[in-house]
Amino acid sequence: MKPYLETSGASGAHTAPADRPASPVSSYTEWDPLEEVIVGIVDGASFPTWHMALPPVLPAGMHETFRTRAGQPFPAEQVAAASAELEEFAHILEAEGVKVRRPEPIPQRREYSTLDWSSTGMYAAMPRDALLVIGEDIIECPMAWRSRYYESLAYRPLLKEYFHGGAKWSAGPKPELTDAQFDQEWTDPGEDGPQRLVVTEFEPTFDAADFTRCGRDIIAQKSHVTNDFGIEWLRRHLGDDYRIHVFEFNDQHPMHIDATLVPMAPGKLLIHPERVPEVPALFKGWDVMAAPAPVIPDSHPLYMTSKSINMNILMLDEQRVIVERQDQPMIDAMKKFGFTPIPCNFRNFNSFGGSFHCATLDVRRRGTLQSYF
Ligand code: ABU
Repeated sequence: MKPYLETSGASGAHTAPADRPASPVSSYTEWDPLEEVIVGIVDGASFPTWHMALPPVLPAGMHETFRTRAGQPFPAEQVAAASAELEEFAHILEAEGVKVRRPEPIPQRREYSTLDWSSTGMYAAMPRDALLVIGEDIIECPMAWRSRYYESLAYRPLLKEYFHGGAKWSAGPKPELTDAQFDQEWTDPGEDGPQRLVVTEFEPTFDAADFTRCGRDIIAQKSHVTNDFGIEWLRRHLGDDYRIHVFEFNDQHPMHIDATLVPMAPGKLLIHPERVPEVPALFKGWDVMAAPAPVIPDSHPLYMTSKSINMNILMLDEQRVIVERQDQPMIDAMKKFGFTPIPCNFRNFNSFGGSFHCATLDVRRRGTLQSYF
């Protein structure tokens, strides 16, 4: 391997070699041809330590389950079923020519502490939340959940490898996550009240999944984990090459934009029909498709998401899209919208709070930085 740094002169000053390899991390959009992807794992997946940041986004019927099972593993048969689906997903991606990488399992039920609080972890199932790829930069996000404080450690072997290969590796300011970061007076405003978010502006926090990338333009939402301070931190970190547009949607439980507004290809946008009653003017001229109603039965356990997770698809390029195998309305809608759906079983994985977009991090897509608006 070539050294990524050279030391020169008596001063010991470091200079990068002129022949530094092309970065193994490079992704500007949600649709450029996918070359390498990280797919999450559910090994050790556990109910996190209970905290006031959870109820604003957990399904109402799950609060008691999370309270009483905090620190315990998710049911073994559900973990096994989700793990099998992740394997199927990885095989499908490889068959489509995509290099698949996996994180390393880390202990999830070992308690850890900061100066102010202690918690157990949750999982490394959703790389989309913990890591944000913008161009050649892979950013560890300052996540707002105490149970996700160390989540990015599962990806550290990959991050080091990508850095040695020439990528830029960054991290947001490590948050303190003291009580000051959470609105201690928070109550659910109900479906019709004004949006009330549980995170305060004490310090910057964000999850990567509150951002969706369209080249120079990045669409964002504030949520129960992403605040203005976090968005501003990212804006300054990225600099003048990018424009971050922040929209508020019709959603009292926002946490991640990728089941609300999904740019699929240049000029093609998938929206959640209730959460996006009016398409932002930025997308003027784009073809807009409203996601079909989900078909997940009420009897299927969804611990951490609404059924809207059915629109959490993954684009392999401007044509091919991974969709849930049992979601025939979505498969039909994708064909009608001009895409080539590739079905994959994922309903058991959905139980853990995500689908194909959440479960992946597109490390490298073939493409360059462009404007699409
Ligand atoms: N990343 C999961 C989003 C789920 C939802 O918005 O319902």
